[in-house]
Amino acid sequence: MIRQIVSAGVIFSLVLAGTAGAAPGCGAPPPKYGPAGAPYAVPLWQSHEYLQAARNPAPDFWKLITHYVGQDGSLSCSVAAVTMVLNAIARTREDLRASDANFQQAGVVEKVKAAHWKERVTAGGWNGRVGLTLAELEEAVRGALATYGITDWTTSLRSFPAADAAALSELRSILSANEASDRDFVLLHFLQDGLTADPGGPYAHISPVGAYDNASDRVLVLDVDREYYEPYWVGLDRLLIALNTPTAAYGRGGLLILRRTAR
Ligand SMILES: [Ca+2]
Repeated sequence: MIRQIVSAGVIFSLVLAGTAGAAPGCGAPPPKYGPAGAPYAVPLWQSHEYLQAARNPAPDFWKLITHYVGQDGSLSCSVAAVTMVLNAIARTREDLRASDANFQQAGVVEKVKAAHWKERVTAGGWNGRVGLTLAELEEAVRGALATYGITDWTTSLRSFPAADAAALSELRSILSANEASDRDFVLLHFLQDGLTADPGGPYAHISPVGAYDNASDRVLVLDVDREYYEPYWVGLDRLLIALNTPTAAYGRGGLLILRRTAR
């Protein structure tokens, strides 16, 4: 019924279009973001006070929203997410020249050869597998940085094997530090249906962190599945579960952190 691709026994959401609802005759589709009255996520259009407060510069948000794109293809969430970050890093500068084109998804995945990226986001996949694990995503990002000569940024990964209080505290610490600086960005490799009410999962998915509001302990996800979603806020505890919950095909997700190394 919904965004799924079955390939060699693998289901990967990344993300196919469909109707997030029940089959005909089975009643109305469920609400998009969770139970009525107690949604899992709140769309940005309904809650934007954080970004309207002068005390919250939200440097990542403004650089990423400038280049917010939806995934080109059903499997291409990684491409859209990485393209957004490449543009946030290299195309939100004051010294841009007229000849500086923005990064485009098709060009990025064509040019970056690491991790068999193009094959992995194409039907049929690489060795029968579509989509990327968190480690493969890092390989693709490192390949992208190298391909485009972005030498002063590096990557690291963080997974959370247990969704416990210590992990929640560490996740909060990482996102707080990330929120304060324009010298780093965070990509989420997460279970999308863990943040929404989409009943057809599990859907492993990749999107950038737009912001983190410490006061409400919510994360703004710039979901690149724009056919069905828009930016939405989710509570940190729910995000942790979506990062922690493994899938048979892709294991456990987590954070991919890009950080500028040069002073
Ligand atoms: Ca940051």
